[in-house]
Parts: sequence; C-alpha cells; structure tokens
Amino acid sequence: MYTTELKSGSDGGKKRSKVEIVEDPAKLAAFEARVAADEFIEAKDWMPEAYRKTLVRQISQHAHSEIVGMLPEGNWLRRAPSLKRKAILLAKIQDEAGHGLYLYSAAETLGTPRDEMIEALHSGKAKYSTIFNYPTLTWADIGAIGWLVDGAAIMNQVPLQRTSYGPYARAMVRVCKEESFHQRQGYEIMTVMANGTDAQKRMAQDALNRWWWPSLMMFGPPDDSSPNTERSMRWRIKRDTNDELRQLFVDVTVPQAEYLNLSIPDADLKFNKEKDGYDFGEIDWDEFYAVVRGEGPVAKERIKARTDAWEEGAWVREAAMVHAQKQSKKDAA
Ligand code: FAQ
Repeated sequence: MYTTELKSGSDGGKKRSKVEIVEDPAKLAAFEARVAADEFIEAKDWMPEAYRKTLVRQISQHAHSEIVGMLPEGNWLRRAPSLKRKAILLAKIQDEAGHGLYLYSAAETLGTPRDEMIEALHSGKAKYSTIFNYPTLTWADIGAIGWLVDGAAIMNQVPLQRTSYGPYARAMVRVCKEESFHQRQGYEIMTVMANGTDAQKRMAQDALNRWWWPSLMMFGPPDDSSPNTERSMRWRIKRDTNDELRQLFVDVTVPQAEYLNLSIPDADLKFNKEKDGYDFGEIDWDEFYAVVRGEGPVAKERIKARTDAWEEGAWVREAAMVHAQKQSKKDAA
C-alpha cells in the first residue's frame, strides 16, 4: 500500500519549520502522466498533497470571491434606477451565491470542511479577489462591474472548464454560462449610459476610469512574480498564465470601449501590429499588493458584512440541520 513519508524537525543541524511530504515517485509519475494526457483527476483518485493543497487554496479563494463579490452590487439593489434593473441585478447576485455554493462543494470534495474555509475568510487567512475591495460609487459602477469584472472573470474561467480537477472543471461550465450573461448585462448598462445625457456619459467614463486598472489586477501578479503559475500550469490547474489572460482581456475590451466612445485611462495603450495586440501601461503593483494585504478602500467593511451575515444566519443553519435530521429519521422509519 502507498504511504507518505513525513519529514520534519532538524536536518543536518538546520531546523526545518515545515513538514515536507515526500510522495511515492511511482504514484507521482503516474499522476503526472494522467494530467499530461489531459485526463480529469477525480475526488477519490490519488493526488500529490501539493496538488490537493493548491486546489483547495484556489477553489476556496474563488468561492470567497463570488460571495464577497455579491456585496458591492448588493449595495445598489435598493437604488437600482427601475424595477427591471432591480430584478436583473437581483438575479445576477443570486447567480453569484450559486457560484459560491458550487465552488465550496467542489473544494469540499478535496477533504476540507466548508466551515474551515469560511473561518479562513473571516479571520483574514484566506484571500479573495482584490477587485471587491473597491467601492461602488454610482449606478455606472454596476455596468462597469458586469462589463469589466465579469469580462475578466470569464477570460480567466473559460479555460478553467478544462482544469485538470474534474469537480472544479464541471462547476465552471455552468458558472461560465452565467458569467457570460452577467457580462452582457453590464455592457448593456454601459451602452445606455454612454449614449445618454452628458451627465450619464460622464458617469460611464468615470466608472471606466476607476475600474480599468483594478480589473487588470484581477489576473494576478506578472508571470515572473507569480509563485504558483509554473507548477499550476504543469499540473494543468491553470491552462494559461496570468499575463496571457490579461493580454487577451485588453485585446478584447479595448474595441468594446471604442464602440462606447469611452477612453481607456492609459496613455501608453497602443496597438502593436507585430504582436497583433495592444501594448499597455505599467500596472501599479504596489497598489495590488496593498489590496491583497487587506488594505483596500472597503476591505474591512467587506469582511464585517460577511461575518455579520454568518452570525445572523446561524439560526437558519441550525434549523436546516434539525429539519434534515427529522427527514432522515422519517425516511428510515
Ligand atoms: N486578488 O502565484 P499567483 C469573479 C494572490 S471571480 C487577490 O499568480 P495563482 C466573479 C494568489 O492567491 C474572481 N489575491 O496565484 C464575480 C497568491 O496568493 P496565495 C476570482 C490574488 O493562484 C464577478 C498570490 O497572489 N476568480 O470575479 C489575486 O496561481 C462580478 C500569488 O499569485 C478566481 O478566483 C487577486 N486578484 O493565480 C463575482 C479564479 N491574484 O494564495 C461578483 C480562479 C493573485 O499563494 C461580481 N483563480 N492573488 O497566498 C485563479 O485563476 C488564480 O488563483 C489567480 C491567481 C489567477 C487569481
């Protein structure tokens, strides 16, 4: 039977703080071959601990992003400009709750209980996308979130439908279908505003100015500063690098801004015929890392909203558990 060897403690006089898991080379080689052949890895299949850990990290962070991502939009539910807009926004936010549920369920198949993941979010141990630590100041921000934030999310998530872990890949199929509708509703809001009154046009441009750079940051640090990309690409958890996806997003989005007669807030943006894509200006990575560290403009407010919801919803979870226990007793009788 396969066993993992745990190494810890001192090594030649040097203290090692981390427990290192040495995987069985034959199992590891068989796993690498399956991944290289584009086979899906399923929950009960053997997998290296580092693969499991990377997946739990990425999938749970993705789940946290979905449920924290409901908050900036929820802020506009009561102020949506019409009943139609309110109904659409409500449906979009409900979709995001659903995405969180599929993703937490996919992460749970790897053996990490949901409560543990939620606790990591609340305590600040787990990350979620930097983009949701920016405030939604006007209705045009709801358009910009759909157009740019969902647009960036789709660019990143379409390849994840072919990620090597089966439950994550299958969750992504439905998520991508819904994100695509979200992107269109955002672009439609922007189309109406960009063709509206002068004040509406100014709001649309202001929203683009504020959301453009944070949207580019969603793809993560540049490849040469991304500690996880190389191994995640080899294990086909990620199918494209951060910079590749960021470039694709810029190339697709610039013509959409032109169609709206809005200007991308980047003086260095220029089409490069040789690479058949846009060159663009330097991202403020200091801002990115500050927001990752939890210093975003509304980061504290976001976590407080999540912890309050968790505490206030305790009675619902308890009632659901009691109901489930009663049902299973009834079924057994
Ligand atoms: N924000 O080595 P890498 C959405 C962290 S869903 C915060 O490149 P990796 C739907 C990263 O975790 C949006 N942290 O990492 C919606 C790592 O830290 P760690 C979320 C970030 O994992 C729309 C460290 O930096 N999507 O928007 C960010 O290989 C509208 C080093 O980075 C997903 O989660 C960031 N932006 O690549 C909802 C997609 N970027 O954990 C409502 C799945 C990086 O080692 C409204 N995730 N970090 O301590 C992924 O594809 C990857 O995890 C990346 C990062 C590409 C995000």
